[in-house]
Amino acid sequence: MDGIFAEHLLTIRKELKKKLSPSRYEHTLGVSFTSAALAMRYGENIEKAELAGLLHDCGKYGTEESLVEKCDRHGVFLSREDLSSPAVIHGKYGCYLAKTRFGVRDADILNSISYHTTGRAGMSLLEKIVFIADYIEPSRDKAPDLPSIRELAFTDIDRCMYEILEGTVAYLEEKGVHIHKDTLSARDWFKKNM
Ligand code: DGI
Ligand code: FE
Ligand code: FE
Repeated sequence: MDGIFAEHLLTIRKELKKKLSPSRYEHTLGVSFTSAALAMRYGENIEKAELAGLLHDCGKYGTEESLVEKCDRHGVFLSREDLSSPAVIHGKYGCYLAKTRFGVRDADILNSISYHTTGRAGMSLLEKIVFIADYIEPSRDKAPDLPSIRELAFTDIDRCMYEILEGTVAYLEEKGVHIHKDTLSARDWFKKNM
């Protein structure tokens, strides 16, 4: 890892530690390191994965209303779908912050942040890595299927995507909340392409 990049990561970590809750910050580090591990396994750029993982939840603070208000104020576009699934908005706002506040220019990293909650059809390798790392990082403990999903993450990345998405759709259906069209089209895409 080159020195300037390592320094950039440290600077971002310091800023996120100030901004995020302690548990969110721990989760963020877990996603960063797990993304790096998946990048080693699948031949993605390790530094990009570490950075994308570190920033994936950089927009996740404050209330849902305040997030929508911040997006309005800064001209971050939210579709009707986004507004119907408030849980996905922190990715859109995080993408904006990554660009403006953390100087990220790489489109693949920005998309990995934007789509980390929903996924989407035809995701890039980096997008899949961040999406999966978000689900399996060490401090996650809620999902009942974690042991098998963790194994799949390192053996069959596309089937792993499908299993997570299928579980998420079932969970959201049971909760009776709106399911974002990107979540559904991601699930359908992996069903066909895994
Ligand atoms: O930000 P994290 O907690 O680390 O994880 P995340 O960004 O994956 O967000 C998880 C939450 O998002 C979880 O409560 C389920 C919810 N979610 C995921 N996809 C959708 C969704 N909520 C709605 N309404 N619609 C979706 O398609
Ligand atoms: Fe998130
Ligand atoms: Fe997360």
